[in-house]
Amino acid sequence: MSDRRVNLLGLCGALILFPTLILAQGTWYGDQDALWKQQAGVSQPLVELATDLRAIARTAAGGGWIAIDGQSEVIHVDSDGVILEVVDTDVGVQSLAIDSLGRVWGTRPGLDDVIVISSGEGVVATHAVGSVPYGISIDGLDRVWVSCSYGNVVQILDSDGDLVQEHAVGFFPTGITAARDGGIWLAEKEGLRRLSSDGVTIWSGVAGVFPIGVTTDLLGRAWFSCQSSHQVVVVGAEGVENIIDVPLRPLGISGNGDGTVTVLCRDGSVVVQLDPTGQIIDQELVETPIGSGDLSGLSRALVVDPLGDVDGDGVSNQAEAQLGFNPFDIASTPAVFIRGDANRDGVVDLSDGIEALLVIFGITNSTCLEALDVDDDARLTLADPIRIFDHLFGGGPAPGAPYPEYGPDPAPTDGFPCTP
Ligand SMILES: [Ca+2]
Ligand SMILES: [Ca+2]
Ligand SMILES: [Ca+2]
Ligand SMILES: [Ca+2]
Repeated sequence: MSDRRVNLLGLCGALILFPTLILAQGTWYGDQDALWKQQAGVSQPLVELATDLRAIARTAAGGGWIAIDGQSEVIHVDSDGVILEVVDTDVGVQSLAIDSLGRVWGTRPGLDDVIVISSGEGVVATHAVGSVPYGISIDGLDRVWVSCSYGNVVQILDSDGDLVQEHAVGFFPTGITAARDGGIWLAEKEGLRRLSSDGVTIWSGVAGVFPIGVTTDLLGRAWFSCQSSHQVVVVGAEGVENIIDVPLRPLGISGNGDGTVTVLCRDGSVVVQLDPTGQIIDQELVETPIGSGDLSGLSRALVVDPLGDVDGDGVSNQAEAQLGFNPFDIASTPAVFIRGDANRDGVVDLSDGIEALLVIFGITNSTCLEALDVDDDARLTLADPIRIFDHLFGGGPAPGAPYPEYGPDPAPTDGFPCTP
């Protein structure tokens, strides 16, 4: 390992005194010596490796599975870099994905199949797929999507590994990632594609040179790395939104919980962090950074486990992402409340109507004014406490969401302050 890294680590020790917000999950990548974890722009070695890694899939526990290039092994690593198990895969594995049961699916281009690995049991199943499978991704229905690079098709397997659909796509499909709202994003040698959950092409376009990696971000957009160029292409609901210049030959690319996107630029020897607008906000020099797949776990958290709560802050991964919070960071959490629950005791009753009146007349204060906007019209008026009374005693409409359970404000942009 290089001296530069050692120096950086020393520097990191000094910087830790500052109260910076640190992503709980970090982003994984490889170089020629090791598996690294990058957090807050600084890398730490996790596992020394004899050869390059190829694919990464992060687990819910903050660890991950990695496939090693040129060696027929998939290795399970915990969040501290402890090797939990090594699985012999007979031939090399190109891409990895983790399903809702925690099983690991991997493509084996050399055998035209996919394997299923269960922790502690090794390879538990193999399923034949089309010619030279490359990418693999699990959607929100726990179906497995495989891009067959020589067959120019995408295949959909059910969770038992049985082929349920096959769809023709463009020439040489590679990187694939499930979309938040169903279907997948697909990189092809000469284009970019979006398939619906039925496998129908609902968008395709041409941008960049040889797109190969693809990830989603907090906003549900796709970010494609174009390996023969220096470009990252961002695609949203309306098509191509942005084309970003990065150092040469980006391949690994992954969204992070804070809304940023990490790009591994191999020939540029830089790990780049982009903000949601595509501005480069951080660069770390790393000789030939490699690895593709879900480097941070964001894809798994948002698509495979949207109702889960990775950071345990009481708000689901999906709700956090939709509201712009970090699903991996317990310090980044939207306030939860029950609309109409002015005194915040968990139920809406007469005392809340009275409390709301006292606040509106300036007699007392509230820690969550948003809960007082009972009709959620972004105004605090007498109509709000009246709606509480009307609902309780007159059969009138219930308060707006969130009600009657605790939840975050579904539309916080126009809202009032509410402390967690
Ligand atoms: Ca959460
Ligand atoms: Ca959070
Ligand atoms: Ca109450
Ligand atoms: Ca109101």
